[in-house]
Amino acid sequence: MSKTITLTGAAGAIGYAALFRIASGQLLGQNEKIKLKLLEIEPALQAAEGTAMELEDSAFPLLESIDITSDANEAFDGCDVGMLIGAQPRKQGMERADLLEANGAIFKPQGEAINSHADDDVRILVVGNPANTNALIAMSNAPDVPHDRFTSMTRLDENRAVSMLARKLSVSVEDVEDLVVWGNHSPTMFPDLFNAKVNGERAADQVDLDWYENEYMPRVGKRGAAVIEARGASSAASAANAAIDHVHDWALGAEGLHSMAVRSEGQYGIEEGLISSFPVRLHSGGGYEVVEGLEINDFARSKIDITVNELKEERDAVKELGLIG
Ligand code: NAX
Repeated sequence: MSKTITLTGAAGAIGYAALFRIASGQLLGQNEKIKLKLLEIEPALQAAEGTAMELEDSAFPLLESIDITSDANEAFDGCDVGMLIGAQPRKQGMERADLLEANGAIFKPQGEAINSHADDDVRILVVGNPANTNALIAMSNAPDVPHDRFTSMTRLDENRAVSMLARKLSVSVEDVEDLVVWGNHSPTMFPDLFNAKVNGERAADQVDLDWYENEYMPRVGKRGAAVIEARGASSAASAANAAIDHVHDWALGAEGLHSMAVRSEGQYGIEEGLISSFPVRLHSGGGYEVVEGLEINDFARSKIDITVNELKEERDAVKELGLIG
């Protein structure tokens, strides 16, 4: 038996950083053979072929086959894991509505293709931005696939938040637990130190609240922009790493709480139907649940409301464009 992994945007920077790790077994473990299906737009097919040549040249024992196509129906045929990385970036002068419309033209047909062709156990991770709303568009156009199979990525935000907190407190990243990011994958996201623990004690009690609100939160939220400024290119290897963490833990389980953007069922007063980042627990046999009953104080509530309001605006915009029902 093997698993079919569909990766979109295969010729892009994140695709290049992810594919070799996926093929080496870091995504689904060393016992799972892998069939790769790479989806790209026509002009990038040749570059995807080049990546496929390098994958072949790596002689990965787990890698059974590589198919490259620009046809979403073919790419999602039999798909067990879909990593939707390819998206339309914001170009200069582009309004938000134009950006959402351009991405709707990608994620609507991909949702339809997943609905018609993916395997019954399909799991989807959307990385391409605006990731939460792109996942909402894909999910809304795949009515036969259970809603909880559509997720988008906030694990990079979580990893950034964990690492920055560990540095601040001069502890190891392993000493930080249950640090979850709420809301949208955008600078409005809320990294929650009230429910996080450092060496078993509440993280918020170990930092200055002024530092938390005025330094830490903006630095976590704007880390992507800081990376672009430093490297002259956006986060690629760290994004690929987070995408692998997300899918790996969803398939195989993980300790503690993690961040995943999933469809809200109304938990924590977050409007039902939005794809928002929540605290999730990942089960060892696969699957996840949103963890309920965490403390949300007034400060956290006000920050969660800001990021969720942004999700509502994006949802309303794509509804107006007819991209979701
Ligand atoms: P690149 O521009 O390097 O690659 C994107 C690739 O997607 C290109 O090869 C392009 O041809 C392809 N593509 C475009 N439309 C497609 C379609 N309809 N079907 C298949 N492929 C298509 O970008 P990269 O650095 O790889 O980033 C990819 C996406 O990840 C961007 O939208 C980026 O904003 C987003 N990110 C999301 C993050 C998250 O945490 N959720 C963090 C990292 C990253 O910024």
